[in-house]
Amino acid sequence: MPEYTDILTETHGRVGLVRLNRPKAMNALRSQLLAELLDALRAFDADDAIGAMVITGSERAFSAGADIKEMADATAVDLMNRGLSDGWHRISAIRKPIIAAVSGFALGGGCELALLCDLIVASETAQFGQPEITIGVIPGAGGTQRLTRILGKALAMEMVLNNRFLKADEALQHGLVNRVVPVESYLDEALKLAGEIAARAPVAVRLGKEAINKAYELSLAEGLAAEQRAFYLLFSTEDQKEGMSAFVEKRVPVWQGR
Ligand code: DAK
Repeated sequence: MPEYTDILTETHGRVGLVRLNRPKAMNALRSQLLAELLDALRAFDADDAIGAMVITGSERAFSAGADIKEMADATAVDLMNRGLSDGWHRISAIRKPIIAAVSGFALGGGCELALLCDLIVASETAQFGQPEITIGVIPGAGGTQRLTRILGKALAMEMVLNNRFLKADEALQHGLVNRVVPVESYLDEALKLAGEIAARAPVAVRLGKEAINKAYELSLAEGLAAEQRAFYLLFSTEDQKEGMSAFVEKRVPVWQGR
């Protein structure tokens, strides 16, 4: 991995970990940080030794969102020319599962980054919010769409129009996060979950993620057709033969990732 200034990367077995590392700025997502994050995720995505990734921040803040200081003087054309959305699209195109390990503030783009991930493990101190309205704008990296699909219109409206924060237990109750654990263990829990997924049949994991994400984009009929094609495709993998033989032979399967 190259030298990064705004993130730290580590590997834990088959899990690639990215730590957002601008603690003094609450991990605000300046363009340098986003570029490094994307670079690290893509490197892990391309690495056969990695099966899943975790993104985390600090105990106090997963991320307080886009860097307001960097963005404040921009014009609409500046933002378009900077290709602000491209990096976010590329993160959503990562093929391996990404788990957000969230503690403290996940606000604005920080909340949207967590929503781009496939699973969220939250500490008891996690708070999710879209405070853009307080600085005269609205979410721009998917918040209005993803929150509404997950939480429903009523709560999404309160969050986006009136800066309503969701605490960890509410986020769990509404299906925004997978689990809530004590602050001492949220990262370990996320790494454990990522490690378990990373030990599963890689091609099936990839296609499973892809198929679930299609549910947010396609009609039911199109989504079911996509799922069927993915299911049939898996019968061309060695891992399908291995998985089913291992079951019949009462042994643990050994995955090849092909
Ligand atoms: N940007 C820049 N600096 C930030 C920041 C941010 N978002 N959040 C915090 N900081 C900085 C503070 O300025 C302060 O720096 P110094 O003054 O010490 O130099 C330091 O972090 C500590 O923050 P506080 O002193 O404010 O700490 P508190 O504990 O009192 O409060 C807080 C923590 C997180 C509640 C508060 O800092 C806060 O409200 N932060 C702003 C949250 C916010 O409004 N977030 C939304 C930003 S807009 C898009 C993609 C993404 C986006 C839009 C479009 N496209 C693809 C089109 C995203 C937009 C956003 O996220």
